[in-house]
Amino acid sequence: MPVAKPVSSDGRVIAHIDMDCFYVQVEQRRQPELRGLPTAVVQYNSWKGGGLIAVSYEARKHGVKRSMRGDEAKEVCPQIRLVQVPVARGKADLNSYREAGSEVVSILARAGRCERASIDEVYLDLTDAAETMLAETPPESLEVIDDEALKSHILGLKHEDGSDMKENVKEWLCRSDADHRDKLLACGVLIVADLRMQVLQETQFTCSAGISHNKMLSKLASAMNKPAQQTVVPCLSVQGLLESLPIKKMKQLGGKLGSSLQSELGVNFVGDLLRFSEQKLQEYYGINTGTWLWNIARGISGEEVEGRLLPKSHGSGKTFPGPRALKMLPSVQHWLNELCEELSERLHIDLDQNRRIARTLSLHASAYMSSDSDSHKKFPSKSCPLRYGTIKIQEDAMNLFQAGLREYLGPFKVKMQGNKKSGWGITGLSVSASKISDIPSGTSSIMKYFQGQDQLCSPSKLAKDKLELENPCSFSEDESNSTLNVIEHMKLPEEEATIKNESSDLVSTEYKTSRNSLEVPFYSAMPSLEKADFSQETPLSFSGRESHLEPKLTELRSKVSGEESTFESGRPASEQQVKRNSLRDKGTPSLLRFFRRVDPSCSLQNEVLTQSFDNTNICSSSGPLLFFPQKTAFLFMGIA
Ligand code: DCP
Repeated sequence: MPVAKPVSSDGRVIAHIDMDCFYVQVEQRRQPELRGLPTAVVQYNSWKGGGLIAVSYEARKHGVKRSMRGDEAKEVCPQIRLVQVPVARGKADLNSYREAGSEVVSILARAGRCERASIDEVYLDLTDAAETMLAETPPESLEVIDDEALKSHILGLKHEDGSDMKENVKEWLCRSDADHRDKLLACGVLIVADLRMQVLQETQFTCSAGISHNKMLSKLASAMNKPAQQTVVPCLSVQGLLESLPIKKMKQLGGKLGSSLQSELGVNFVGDLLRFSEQKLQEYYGINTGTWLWNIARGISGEEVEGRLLPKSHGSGKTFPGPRALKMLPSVQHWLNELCEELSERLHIDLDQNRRIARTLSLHASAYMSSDSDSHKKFPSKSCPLRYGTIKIQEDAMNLFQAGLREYLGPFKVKMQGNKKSGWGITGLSVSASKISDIPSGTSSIMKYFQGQDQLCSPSKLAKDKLELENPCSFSEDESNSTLNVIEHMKLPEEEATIKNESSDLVSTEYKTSRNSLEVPFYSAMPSLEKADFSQETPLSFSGRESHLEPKLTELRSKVSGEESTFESGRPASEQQVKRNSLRDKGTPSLLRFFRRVDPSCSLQNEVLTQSFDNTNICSSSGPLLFFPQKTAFLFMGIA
């Protein structure tokens, strides 16, 4: 349930910037010949031409909609150009979109506190910049006002017949009798217009913006005039905006709460809430939500712009519509492995580039039971402490899945068993890593973190308690909950047709999902972090499941000993060399830098380099930091 936040000041200037048909723009930049043409980006699966996930404004004019499939889009607009989303690991690869989003963020962040809300949305707190402008170069002091600012839509501003709209806007921007808050907004208009032009020049992308005194109103406004335009909500226009705003259009009211307001209180527009006292709303919906509703009816929202350029979480997901539903555990395992591998890569890059660690691993799925008449039952989301290392993440995700499946099947006693068709189907799977924070500075705290993590979820402990794939039903309730610390999750709010970053505690909404998850795939909406290839494997003399660690350890050893490695391997030396070089090119040095940053005294020599690189040895030793076999090895597992 939404909760009211204290209002810090209504003199803030908050902008919400939303890229226009974002994936299409990214593709059009990649293929400039598509510019100006009706274009759509489609999912990679080719069933009925693939599901549309982004539609250019030219195509929208022909009636093409995101809910269509490629074939349908071609019927309504035969000249449409369909571009397939890039593919990796049998699923959409969104890295280029994340990276493009990051380019935009880095430009916008120059102006003020910046919160990346999704792959293509940003909130900016421009209060300081606006105050400075108002003090130094207020709009009325400017000889020329930029045309882009003059094209702004100012809610509530009347344009008399025959009057010049830009002149009206200019007059509004330069009013000397305006109250302080509107003067600040006028400065915000100029700042945002300028920022949008910078984004266009530097990235070739257009965006739209909403400017007001809080996040809620700015988000509403940015969608009002698209593409490539900006809309301002002066204080006096708030009431007019909300009185005709359908209740379900308001963020967090699209689902059950909004339906309840309609059916219980006859509230159809946000403005209808004004009929109720705060006390009345609290009686119906509790103190916090009641106050929140009372506030939003008046356009009051205290939510701060968070100041976050990096994602709150990482995620990887995929849907399996219709006949593609997964019906056996091995196929679930296969796809979870793929998703976890991607997640793990992104975690490693985040660790390497930003020195951030995630603490919670979550699994979400959508499912059906063929025998279940109660089709509303939801597959429960599950989470557990996150252990770094692709294999560990894969194991834990599978365990979470099985815990969720057992609960989902519950009294229906449908078989979970491995290879046989089982009466259940999985139509969507996603894994996410959340509770991300900076690694505390100072080596000891990092070590404490990883040591703590190791104890909490040591591989051996997990193995002992692990849900066995071969015999999943033999696992008792207690066991499944104890070791994995499996906890119930808030469900992704079903009311959000498009869930962006801010809407869920759980994964901080890495995914935008469609109401109809069969048609539109999960996708992660996280910012770009340069993709590195951590998947190189060299089957050398490692034993056990962490053999993929060896190339990096081998290279580290060679680096420290100053030789190019005489390590024995089943591969020809030249191949090893190529592999090593490629590893070096793709990230290991920066990982080394990471360790050095962590503690300049750490030298990777002697013990850690001379022991046999068996994973059991790696984990078993607990020497001083100089060698820090245990901790280093743990981190190596994390980065392997
Ligand atoms: N996206 C997706 N699946 C969805 C919704 C969106 O893959 N169900 C992707 C493609 C979009 C991008 O996210 O380009 C941003 O989504 P938006 O909802 O912001 O929509 P667009 O940017 O495409 O268009 P608009 O100009 O209407 O904001």
